[in-house]
Amino acid sequence: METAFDALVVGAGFGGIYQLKKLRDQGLKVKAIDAAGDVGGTWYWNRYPGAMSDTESFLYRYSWDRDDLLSYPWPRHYVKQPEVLAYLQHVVKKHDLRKDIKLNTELLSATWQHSQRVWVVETFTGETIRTRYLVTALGLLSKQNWPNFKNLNMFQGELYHTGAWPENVDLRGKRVGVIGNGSTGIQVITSIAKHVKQLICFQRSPQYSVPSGDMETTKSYRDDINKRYDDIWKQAKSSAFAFGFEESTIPTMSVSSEERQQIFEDAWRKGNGFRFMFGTFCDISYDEQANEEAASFTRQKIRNTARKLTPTDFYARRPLCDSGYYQQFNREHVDIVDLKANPIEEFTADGIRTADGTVHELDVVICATGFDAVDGNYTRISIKGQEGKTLKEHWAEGPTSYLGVAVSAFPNLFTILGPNGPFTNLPPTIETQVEFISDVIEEAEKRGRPAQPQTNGYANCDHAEHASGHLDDDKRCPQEGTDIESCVGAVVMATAEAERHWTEVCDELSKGSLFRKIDSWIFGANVPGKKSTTMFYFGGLGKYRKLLETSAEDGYAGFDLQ
Ligand code: FAD
Ligand code: NA7
Repeated sequence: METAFDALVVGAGFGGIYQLKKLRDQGLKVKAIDAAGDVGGTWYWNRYPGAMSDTESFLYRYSWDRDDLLSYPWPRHYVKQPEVLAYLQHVVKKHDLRKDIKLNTELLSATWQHSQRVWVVETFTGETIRTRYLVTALGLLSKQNWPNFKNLNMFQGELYHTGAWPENVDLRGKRVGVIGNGSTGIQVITSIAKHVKQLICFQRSPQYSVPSGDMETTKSYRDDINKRYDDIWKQAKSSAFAFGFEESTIPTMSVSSEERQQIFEDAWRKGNGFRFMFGTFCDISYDEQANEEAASFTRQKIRNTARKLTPTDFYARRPLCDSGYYQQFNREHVDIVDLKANPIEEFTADGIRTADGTVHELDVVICATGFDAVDGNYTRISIKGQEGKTLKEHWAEGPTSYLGVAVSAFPNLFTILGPNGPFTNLPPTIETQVEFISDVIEEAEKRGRPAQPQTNGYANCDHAEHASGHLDDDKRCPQEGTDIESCVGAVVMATAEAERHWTEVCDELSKGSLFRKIDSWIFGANVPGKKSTTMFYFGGLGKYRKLLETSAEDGYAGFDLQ
């Protein structure tokens, strides 16, 4: 089967849902597809026990639907997975988007056909889709990172990855092993510890985690947020991390030791990982002495409950928060295996054998081992641009982009949360990028031939040879009686120079960061064999938005619009 659209959006999470609405509102014929069985993206796949956001509820949503913003319920200060999923399903229903979304449809390949200025997309369902614009919202924490342990497939028990959690898993009364203790691992462990018969946590690196401060939302709290919502969004979109607090401008060592302890103590009591790292002092993420102050404060707190869990390296991963993680290890049936001292040797039919010879017998193994982040979902498929190279080949030295949304040599392709986008609470960044991409497309449409409703990839022409894709570059369109250029649609692409410059900006900005000294997904250093490289823009959302505005004011500087 073959179908054609003005724009195809791939992914139906926060990014894809809004992008579909925006482009449809602009009058384009748009379709969204997703490999998943429903909309929701991250919140469809990550159904593991305890899954929740670590952005506070009031900012983990869209700002563009004011009625929803004021009325949609969020019962606690943090939203849990079923609530985020229900919220996104509600948005889709309210704006009648479902009729333009095709689920269970994975994009396998997309090839730019320059003669017709269209992307030709092949899906797992055997469909061919021709589209003038291709917008990918494939997710930056979406492709699961499965550990490559010896004899993993020998294990006879239940084996799950948190990022593809099936429905109806019952862990009660079972012996469970959890590998990994990042944000996901600590949520799972905290959630299941009390229900399972035995819990063994296989830990490679201890974590710094601060309390989340989660609690029920009172009516007066919600009323106050509702009153201030305009200011809250304005502040978030002009701040660095968009987490809804003012980032500190005070250097750690500029205050007395007593004052410092008090500031940390207040932030600890209030909760939230980003607030603790970036709301207390301004230099924790790049100054070693400041980092050590924050790290030692946290270590002291951890030591009081769980000595084995105390980290010693820099406090320089995505800041975590929890609802009683360390305390779970006081339970008799919860234990921890230090993988640095005693690595996993292999899986057996009954469980996991560690280097000391112990076989940890388990009914269930949960891999909370994270994601092949940012580019993982791009490099596993074939997206072939105008030079016949795939994105994977284009990114051989590490993923690059212009402003996180476009890649040179890949015309009419836009990436939501593509490489080197801002490192923030993500919905405000997603909104920013969707709105920018939509504006670029609108401008391209204006500059191209005036678009008529059409289904064959051409602005004004419905000639049969065009529709069937059999007209070569050098042929003239008989219907138009003119050069092919005059009946093809607009083409827009980041320039190679803009992409190179943006890559340098991002690299430069990350150089002073202590995050770069720790192997985590933020620099692509968590997947064996993956090159560690800059994956984010660390200049903050406020500055990023200004750069986008400047590009637009300069006629979309950095883009070639034909
Ligand atoms: P996603 O929600 O990841 O959606 C991508 C979609 O693309 C998926 O449904 C996938 O099936 C689909 N897809 C991928 N490849 C293909 C293909 N080839 N063909 C068809 N479909 C495809 N961010 C925050 O800011 N704050 C938080 O508190 C927070 N908590 C998180 C907690 C967890 C457990 C995880 C995993 C992530 C969290 N994130 C958080 C990040 C989260 O991913 C983003 O906030 C946001 O949901 C991303 O939306 P998205 O639409 O860009 O991508
Ligand atoms: P993370 O933060 O990448 O954490 C993955 C965890 O799994 C972490 O503790 C890793 O240890 C551990 N891991 C990974 N591979 C292995 C192997 N092979 N052996 C042992 N342990 C391993 O992923 P999350 O899902 O927790 O969170 C990702 C983001 O999603 C998070 O920041 C939120 O934004 C939501 P390591 O630390 O590398 O030593």
